[in-house]
Amino acid sequence: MKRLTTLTSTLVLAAGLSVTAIGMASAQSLPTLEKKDQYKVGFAQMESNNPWRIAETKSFKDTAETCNWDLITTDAAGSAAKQVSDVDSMIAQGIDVLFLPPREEKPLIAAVMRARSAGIPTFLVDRSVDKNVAKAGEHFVAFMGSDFIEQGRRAAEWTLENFKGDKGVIVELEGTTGSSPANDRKKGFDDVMAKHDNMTIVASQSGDFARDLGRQVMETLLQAHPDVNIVYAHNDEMAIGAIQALELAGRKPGEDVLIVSIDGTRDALQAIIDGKMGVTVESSPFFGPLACDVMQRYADGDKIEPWVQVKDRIFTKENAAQFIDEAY
Ligand code: GYE
Repeated sequence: MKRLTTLTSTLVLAAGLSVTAIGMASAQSLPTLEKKDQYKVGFAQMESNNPWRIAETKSFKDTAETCNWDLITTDAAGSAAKQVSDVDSMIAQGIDVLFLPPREEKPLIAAVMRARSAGIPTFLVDRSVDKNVAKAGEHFVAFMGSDFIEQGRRAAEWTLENFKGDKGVIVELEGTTGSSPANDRKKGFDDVMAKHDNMTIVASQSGDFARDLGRQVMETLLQAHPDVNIVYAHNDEMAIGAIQALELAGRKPGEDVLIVSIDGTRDALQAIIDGKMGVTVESSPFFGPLACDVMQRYADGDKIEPWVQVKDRIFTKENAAQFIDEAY
């Protein structure tokens, strides 16, 4: 019987993604990956309607050259059903490895299970699936990504430290319904705020991680809650949309409304520099080099920790100007 090993290490990869690997892994019952000079790699992107997704796809394409992948990419255009069928078509095309950012936690379990039945090792990238049904080390090799609960918690803690008023009236713009970052960023933030009597989340609604929907939802919520003084958006695109809605309504984001968000896009860092946004907790899209590294370790027969955890920075007016040039 193979011994389980516990692993704790910090790697800093070329692209600047800092990861900490913690956990126990058993490679039993997972499809293996034979060592080859070139792999046929599938990257099944969920949508391309925002800079984060575009940067992530580019990171995989750039890595295809350095890691010698024959890369197939697809774009599910915001449909979980299409993402599942995109994976089916990649399986039919004979990919060796699948990198999958599952748009939503439940519908994409089907894709994970089919890849496993077809003997294709799958790595979940940036989002995860429902852990009660599909498990790392069993149905897929590993989840590579951030701790979204922690991101929400950090956003809440920054808010508590930096909100100047007496009573916080919070509007929360949620990400895609049923996605792991939306579920967890909500939990992390809401749990912290629940412990503070002066903080009330008066509305929490999905803007699907999209700028335009974020703007529309904020416009509607502003009518019902004109006294809002904190907006927590689950990503920068929705935060930028909210800033637009607030400005249209004659409000002054950054002055009379604190804007708190997650990702670290170029527009968000600019909004911080311009004094309109307070903070964005990093969630990096540059997964290509990490994917290359983890896949090679798997092909070498290493045990891969079930959660290859990405470490996030935090961007505020103290450092936004320093990092804007590397933003996307
Ligand atoms: O924050 C968001 C994107 O899954 C971590 O998805 C990712 C999130 C990211 O569309 O902007």
